[in-house]
Amino acid sequence: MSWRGSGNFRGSGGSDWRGKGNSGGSALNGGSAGGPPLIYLIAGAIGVGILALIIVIAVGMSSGGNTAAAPTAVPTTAPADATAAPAPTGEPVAAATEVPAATQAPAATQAPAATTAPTATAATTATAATTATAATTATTAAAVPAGIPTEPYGPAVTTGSGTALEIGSDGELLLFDKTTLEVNGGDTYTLTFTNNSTAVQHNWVLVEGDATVVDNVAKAAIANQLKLRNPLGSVPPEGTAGVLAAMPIINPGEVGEITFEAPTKPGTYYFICTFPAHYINGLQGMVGELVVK
Ligand SMILES: [Cu+2]
Repeated sequence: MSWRGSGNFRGSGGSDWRGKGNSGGSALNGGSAGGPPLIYLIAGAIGVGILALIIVIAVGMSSGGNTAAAPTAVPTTAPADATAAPAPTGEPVAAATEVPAATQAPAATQAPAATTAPTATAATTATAATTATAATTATTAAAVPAGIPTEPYGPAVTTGSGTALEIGSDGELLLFDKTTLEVNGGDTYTLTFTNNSTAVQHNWVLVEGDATVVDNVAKAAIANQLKLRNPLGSVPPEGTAGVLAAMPIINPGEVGEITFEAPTKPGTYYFICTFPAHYINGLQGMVGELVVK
């Protein structure tokens, strides 16, 4: 029979549970023809539903487990990705590359850079030290006012070295420890003057001329000291008549050196100390003879 036929439970027949079944019994019991099938259908539907539910649960369990695992895996993966920023597959290489990045420990090598800094500091310090030295030199230079010689001077003074000559002050006396020096005309000599005094300044100046010329050289030195207002200025200014070779003032205990060419003209020349009052006019006091043969 067709569903749409009279047998249709929606039809007018008693089989319709919404129909007149009340008279014929409960809907479950239905009519004589639809009752049993409906129960089976319901039971089957329930069974199928339960089975489906079991399956769903089972699947849910498994898939849920996977889901649970997935979250776990995801977090794991996530951290992994977080660690290895380049998550992609080819990225293991990138990760390997990151190892070199770790190799940027050479960056730690930049510690040497820090070392460079100290070096720079050292350089700076060295520079400072150099500056200090320069400053010291400047101070020393400043300690010697203009007009005061720091090196031997005079027309007979020359460079290099020559035959050695030695002379000094006679202890604490205002005298030389030698009154005569002999040289060969035209030869070069290097004279070393030792100030043996512990308190008095001296020097050695070679003069060509008579007593008057020598006196004038001594006077020029006194005038120079008065002009410069400095004991170190107790020397004849360059160009002073009669002066052949002059040595700066030598402090107590110090040694001065001067190299000069002996006059070619044989004769007697004089050397004096030009510190005021050490040489006395008239070839007295701190004076000696340089005999040129
Ligand atoms: Cu003297």
